[in-house]
Amino acid sequence: MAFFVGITYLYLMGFFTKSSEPLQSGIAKTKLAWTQRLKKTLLGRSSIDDDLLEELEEVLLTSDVGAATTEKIMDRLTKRVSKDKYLKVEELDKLLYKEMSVLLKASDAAKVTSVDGLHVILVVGVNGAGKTTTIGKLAKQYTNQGKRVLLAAADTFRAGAIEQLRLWSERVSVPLVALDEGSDPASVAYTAMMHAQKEGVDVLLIDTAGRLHNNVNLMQELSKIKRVVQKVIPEAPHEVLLVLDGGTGQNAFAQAKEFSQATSVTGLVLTKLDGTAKGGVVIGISDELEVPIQYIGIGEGVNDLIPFDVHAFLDSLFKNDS
Ligand SMILES: Nc1nc2c(ncn2[C@@H]2O[C@H](COP(=O)(O)OP(=O)(O)OP(=O)(O)O)[C@@H](O)[C@H]2O)c(=O)[nH]1
Ligand SMILES: [Mg+2]
Repeated sequence: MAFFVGITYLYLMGFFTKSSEPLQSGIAKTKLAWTQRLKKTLLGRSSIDDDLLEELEEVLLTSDVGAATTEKIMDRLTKRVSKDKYLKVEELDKLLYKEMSVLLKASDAAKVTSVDGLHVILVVGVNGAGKTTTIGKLAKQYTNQGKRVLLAAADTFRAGAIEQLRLWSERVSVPLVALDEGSDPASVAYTAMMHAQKEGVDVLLIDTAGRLHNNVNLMQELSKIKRVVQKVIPEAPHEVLLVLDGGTGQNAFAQAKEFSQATSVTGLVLTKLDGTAKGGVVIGISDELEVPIQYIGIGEGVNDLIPFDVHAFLDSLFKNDS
């Protein structure tokens, strides 16, 4: 318990986000596209007029911030600008930064960070989003914190899925509970729950399938896994992490909405930000879904997962490197 409180404290103090280097390089593509668009818009202009605001709106939309969030940001910005006629163009990015950070504060505050006893994390998302990889990375992080970690291979549908998780379990040296391919995923989850309790495990990470015969099946299967887990611990799963491929831009919004309707998602993981210029999706998703982004994935390596912090993200995006 004291350990979790300590970790939570360090987390809240921004300890884990102070070193912004991995974040900087992880979102380099997004930053480059964003800076170029913003520069182009501001070039040769001296005053903040309606034309400029319109172009700025376009920049937000093309940066995958999403329509609803863009509208909110533009509303706030327009109000601010109309209050002060003497604002300089050079101040625009500071204003934008400020309005964005005010908007995103609420979603950032809602994070789940600790629980007493066995902490169960169900990891969901469409195929290829990065669930299994994220589980491997999370297992490493929890192990580094001195936690006893167990993995459950509840993706029994895709050939090779169990083996992939087994490789991660070996790579990060944590045990794995798996049954045969094709067996009932809820049985895997139940077996893992019993094992975790017996062995005094701190964190159980449950991998799930990204694709079944159809989406209805997938959502029903996730509900069944949850019910079975709740038979053992009524409050579990303590977290349902939805993993989304950040590179899919607006599609990630659609997936997030579908999953949150079917199962109560507690947090998001946005992966593959290293390979995309669509990182603006992070801003829109955390605002629109009222579900906090817990982590972002910035590479395939075991250490390429960082706790998400809205301010660190915006700092990196707006920081002038020259
Ligand atoms: N560049 C990059 N690649 C990633 C990241 N996260 C995952 N990947 C890669 O994305 C691919 C799919 O990842 P998986 O973890 O297998 O995805 P999954 O959601 O488990 O997929 P299914 O098991 O098919 O449902 C793999 O090649 C990963 O290495 C990331 O943050 N950055
Ligand atoms: Mg997988």
